[in-house]
Amino acid sequence: MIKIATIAGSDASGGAGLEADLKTFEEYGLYGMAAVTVIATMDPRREWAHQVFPLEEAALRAQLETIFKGVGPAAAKSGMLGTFYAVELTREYITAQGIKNFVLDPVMVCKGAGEALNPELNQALAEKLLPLAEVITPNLFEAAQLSGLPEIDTLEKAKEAARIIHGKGSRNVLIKGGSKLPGQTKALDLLFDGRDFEILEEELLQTSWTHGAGCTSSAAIAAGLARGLSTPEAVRLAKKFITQSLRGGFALNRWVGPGNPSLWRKDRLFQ
Ligand code: PXL
Repeated sequence: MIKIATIAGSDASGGAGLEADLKTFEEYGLYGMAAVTVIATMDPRREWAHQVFPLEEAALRAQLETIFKGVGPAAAKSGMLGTFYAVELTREYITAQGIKNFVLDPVMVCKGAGEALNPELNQALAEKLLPLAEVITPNLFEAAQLSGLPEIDTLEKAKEAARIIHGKGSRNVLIKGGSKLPGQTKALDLLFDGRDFEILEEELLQTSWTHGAGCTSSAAIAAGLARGLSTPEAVRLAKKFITQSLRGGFALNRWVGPGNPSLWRKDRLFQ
């Protein structure tokens, strides 16, 4: 059995965070483990406003010890870290255990949550974790933050951002959410390996039920790497996986709806 780990927040609503990661790992036939960094909750009496409760440092360290020294995964991803010590501890364990297949999802804000940004924490993530990543998976907003570009509103600027981020040490950069670039009619992502650009395109789905898409996509990339795919192969398969998952998007309530990472199984069974 191939083992894989996520270091991420728990999304109590089940669509994003480590819940999305574990569901995705399962679809790839892997044995998933999770170190909880924070617990995210959503308040139905306040328009689904997010609250984040960090776990104490000792509890996070003990989980990482269990996973990395006690078991030893073939790949790992990180999601919402939430604290400086979570950034430090992630660096410590990924480095000490020599995890090459590390996917860094630089979660800076939850979709639609209007959560307060923490520029110092993002800075720490860029300095301490970015150089360890096989792939970093920023969306356009996160890519602007990481590259220092004021705005990414053209493909050329996305390429420039990818070059800058690659220069900070990530071996590959995947900028997601290119459908938000003016004039785009496809779901477009941009992959850069330090030499060549690859554009990945899928049908742009007309849906608001995309909660957890970023988490699912970076989890799928890590899962592909764990299974021995090359990075471009893992990224291409993850793109198909997330697109299929979003085809099964559904409303959890009037505020939020996730994709359905197991949809491809039903389609395979009943097609
Ligand atoms: O989608 C970003 C995200 C990541 N991690 C956790 C979250 C969210 C958004 O809600 O709750 C734990």
